[in-house]
Amino acid sequence: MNQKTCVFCRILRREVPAKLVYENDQVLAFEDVNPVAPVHVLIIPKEHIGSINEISPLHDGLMGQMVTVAKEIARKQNIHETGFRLVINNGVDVGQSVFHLHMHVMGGRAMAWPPG
Ligand code: DGP
Repeated sequence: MNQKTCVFCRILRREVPAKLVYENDQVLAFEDVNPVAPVHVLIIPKEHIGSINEISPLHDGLMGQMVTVAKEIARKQNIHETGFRLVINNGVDVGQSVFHLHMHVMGGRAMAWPPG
């Protein structure tokens, strides 16, 4: 997967439409096209990073910011008190289907644990 064909890079370039939720100089957040919860937002870095396997300590600030942005999105969507789940799938075994790092922010309904 290169940046030309990566669907999330295409969303970043506004070549593929998405319902944008938040943007700053490092990250973009938008609604998941196949929501599995009443609130289901994806937060992606603007840098094309394939997965958690590719991050280094240089990305510590970015990863922290993704969590901070997730918290703010949860607050704005009013799921911060009822509960929300942050998920980063890493690899095919756990269901990663888009190889541009992304954090799922999901909430608005009860969820089981452990995940399937
Ligand atoms: P994962 O399985 O963790 O790789 O999650 C990928 C998510 O990305 C999946 O929930 C569906 C979402 N997705 C895939 N393509 C698009 C798209 O073109 N637009 C939007 N908004 N979401 C997408």
